[in-house]
Parts: sequence; structure tokens; C-alpha cells
Amino acid sequence: MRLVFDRVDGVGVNYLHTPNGDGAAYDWSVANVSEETVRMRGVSLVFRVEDVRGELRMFRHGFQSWSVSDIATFGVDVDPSTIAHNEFFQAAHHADQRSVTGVDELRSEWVTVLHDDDGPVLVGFLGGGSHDGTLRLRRAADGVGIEVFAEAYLGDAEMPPNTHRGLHPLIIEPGADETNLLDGWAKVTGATAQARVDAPYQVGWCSWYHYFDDITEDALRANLALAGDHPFEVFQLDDGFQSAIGDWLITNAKFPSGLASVGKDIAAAGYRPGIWIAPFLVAPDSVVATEHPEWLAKFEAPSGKTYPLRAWMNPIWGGGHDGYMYGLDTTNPEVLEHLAQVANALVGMGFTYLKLDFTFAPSMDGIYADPTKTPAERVRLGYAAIRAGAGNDAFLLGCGAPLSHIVGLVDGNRIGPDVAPYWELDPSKEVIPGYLRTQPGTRYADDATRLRAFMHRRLWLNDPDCLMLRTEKTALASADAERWARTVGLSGGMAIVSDDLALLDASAKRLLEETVALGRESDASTREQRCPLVESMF
Ligand code: 9PG
Repeated sequence: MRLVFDRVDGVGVNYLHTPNGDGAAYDWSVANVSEETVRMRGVSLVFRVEDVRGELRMFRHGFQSWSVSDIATFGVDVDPSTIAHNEFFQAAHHADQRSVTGVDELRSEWVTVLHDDDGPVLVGFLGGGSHDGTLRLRRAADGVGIEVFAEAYLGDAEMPPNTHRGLHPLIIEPGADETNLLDGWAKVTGATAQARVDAPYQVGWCSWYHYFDDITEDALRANLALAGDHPFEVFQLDDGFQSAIGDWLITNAKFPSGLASVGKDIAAAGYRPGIWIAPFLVAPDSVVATEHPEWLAKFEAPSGKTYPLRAWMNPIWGGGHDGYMYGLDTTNPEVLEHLAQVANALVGMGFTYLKLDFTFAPSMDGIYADPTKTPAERVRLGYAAIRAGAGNDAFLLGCGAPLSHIVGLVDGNRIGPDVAPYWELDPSKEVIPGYLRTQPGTRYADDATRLRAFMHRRLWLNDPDCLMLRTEKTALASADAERWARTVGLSGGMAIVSDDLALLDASAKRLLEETVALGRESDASTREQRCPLVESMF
């Protein structure tokens, strides 16, 4: 297979094509040469895919932590948006929330590898902080040919007259082995964005996958008392302590002592206190949303009236609107100041490890104070404010995070969907048609950990999600718990245990010790060579 440059799709696109070893590199920009402000959804470099031999397959890289990454076959598989037709949900899993237009269209975010009988070709953007890069493999208009649209996705960002915007360079690189191609891409992309890749190997405990939102201060303290039996460095409280989504510094009745006391006692026990927040979401009835309605992103109803933008839905969180949560407008300087203050206050209480969740929210289509910002810039602005408030020494962990937007700001990143106290779901449990594998399931996390292993210590530390070692109060068979632990260990990624520690027996303790030993070894070797979990993908 060969990719041959054909044309640009969109006005005002300038490009410069330079040879790049075996492949090609495109430096490009887009200009608004008109006399009026224009809104740019996306501009593309279009390539013809020629001389395809045999089946054409595509590594589809998912948009955010929980989005599916997989291998799809052109002409056989479909984009899940053609099944779901649900923009609210699609906004969480694709750069462009709109459904794809053709049946024969597969898309991958940030990077892809195409593969036929002649081998792999990588197509990737060497950055993602200023806009998304969506690779769309499409049937050409003649109904026969195949094309790749390498789209700089700008999400309707406004460009004033006579301005231009530099775009992330695109590379096209054939090779012998997709794993080397991806490793090389990740190295260059990480170095360009000054990725934070030097944090030590992480071992810890997290409250979520045993207690979920039923976590109490008593349960947390009971686990803290048992933590000394294990090699933990981090001790992280997850969702369930807050009075409302958005009011992160106010605890609910299950945490009577308040966060400062909890943070102080975790630190006194010798651990790094960690805490979960969903910084860009606010419950409609939270203090923050009630006092500052002007901080909310908006959308325009067909009537022309504007309303707060609904960014996610989770009935367990309450909030007064059937579980719908609003999104903060991260282009509003007051919001950024607020985010920095929250992060600063948490760090001040000892929580120097912040798990930042549901952070795709500012990438949704909506009305924002500064309409010139792209979705990627909106997400990055939010993360940068948190980094500024938390300081350089805090460990920031992205979660539900558009991966390409935050290189250089986070120390760790969740690179898969949630594990769960079971292996996989019955397909009848699919909530949104076409998106089963974004739902919690240990098997889906295992798959993501393999397919994104090449990112570890190139772009951040990979967080594959938690180990679960208990054999009671779980539907995860012990063979599957061991299988998952081995994947986590081989990946060299973060090893965070999520069990009621009172349930861990001697064999669970041994499994953790083996996993951590394997993890340290894999992690150390990944600094020098390819991650040991990276295996052939096609
Ligand atoms: C806390 C949890 C944990 C977990 C996070 C995130 O698609 N979903 O409906 C969906 C719900 C929850 C979720 C991920 C996806 O979990 O990944 O580790 O912190 O939030 O609420």
C-alpha cells in the first residue's frame, strides 16, 4: 500500500511537504483570508490509498481514556456513531461528536496504523495540544478508491479575518513493524511536548473498585490501618466524599472529619495522600453552579435561548436534574482561577496526587466565553490551571481525558476503561448501542493496556487501572484477576490496588509482590527500549 497526497479539504490551507526518512512530513497551517470571522470545524490533508493488497485494517486509537482502541477492517467494521446516533454520548468518545457520514468510514484519533499484506504504514500528528487530529479512512467519491483524511479538528473555533493558525505536523511512515513505528511516534510526540515521564514507578491503593460511591471515612481509615502490610506509596480516596460534584472542598456526612483531617492522617501514616475530583463538572444544585451560573458552558436551543451545557449524566451524583451535570467554561479566566484555587487548597491539605476525572467535558460542542479556542485548547487550559495551582511537584493523573490534549501537563494518564469486579459484560448490558467496550469491564481494560502500552514513559506514566486481588465480594475469577495482574505488571504502568484490604490473604499479598516486581522491571526496561507488553497488533 502507498499513501499518495491528493488535495486539501478546506479553504486557506497551506502546507509544506518534506521527506522524512522512509516517509513524509507535512508542516501546515490554515489562514482565514476572508474579510469576515469564520468558524473552522476542520481542515484536512487528503491522501489516496493505492495498491492495497489483501485486507485493509486500521488501528483505531480512541479519543479519551475510556474510548475503545482496536483493530478494524475497512469495508467490514463500522464507526460506532453510525449505530448510536447519540451526540451527547459521542462527545465523550470522539473529537468530533457528530456521527460519521458514510458507512465505509473508520476513524482513529491522533495516530493510526494502516495495514495490508505488504505491512504497516503509520499516519500520525506530532502533537495534540492545540487541536485534535482525526484520521478518517473513507471510500472515495468514485465508490472504488480509498482515501485517508488527516483532519485538523478545530471544533468550530472562530478565526478572525486575516489570521492564521499553525497546525500540528503530520507524518506518514511505512515500516516493517507497527510496534516500532508507534514507539518512534510516541517518542517524538512526547519529546516535542515536553512530556512528564520521570515520576517514579507508582504503587498504591484506591477506594473505588471495592467501595464505589459507598466509601466512608471509617472504611478509608480501616484500610489505612492495614496498608502497612503492602508496598504502597500512594493512598487515594476516590469519588464519594464530596457534598456535590463541583464542591470539592466540602465533604458529605460520610466524611465527618473533613478533608484536611483525612489528608493529614494519610500523610502521618507514611503515604502520599491522593484524591479524586471531576474538576470540569458541576452538579446543577452545587454551591459553585448556584453562585456562578456565568461560569458554565452553554448551548443554544432551537428556540435561540441559551441553557447551561449538559456535559455528563450519572444519577448517583444527584444534582437535581436527573443526574445531568453541567460543564465549566474553561475559557473564562475566573473559572481557571477557581480551578487553580481548588487544586492549591487540596495540595495544601496534603493531597499531592490528584486524579482528574471526566476531563473530556470542555471538548464538547457548546458556547464558550472565548470562541477562538479549540476543544483541545479548552481541555488544556483547564489542566494548565490545575497544574499552576497544584505546583510542579504534584502528581497529576488524567482520567476520562482526551489523551492528545494534555501531554506535558500530567504525570500519569488512564489509558483504558474502568476495570470491574467481573471480567466482561453480557452484550445485552450495553447502555449505548455500539459502545459496549467503553463500559466497565476488566477484559476491556486489559485490551486497552496492550494496545496503548507504547505510550508508557513516552507521553506520561500509563495507568492501566486498578488491580483487584480479593477472592470474596467479587465476580472476577481468581484466574482472571491473575491474568489482569500480569498485564499490569508487564506494562510497567501504575500498580494501584482497589480492595478492602481486610479481604487480602497471603496469596493475594504474594500476587501483589510478584506484580510489583514485574512492573518495576518492565518499567525500568521501558526507559531504554520498547515496553515489554507491546506486541504485534495485526
Ligand atoms: C468514579 C469513577 C472512578 C473510575 C473512573 C470513572 O462510562 N461511564 O458511565 C463511566 C462511569 C464511571 C467511570 C467511567 C465511565 O469511572 O474511571 O476510576 O474514579 O469514575 O465515579
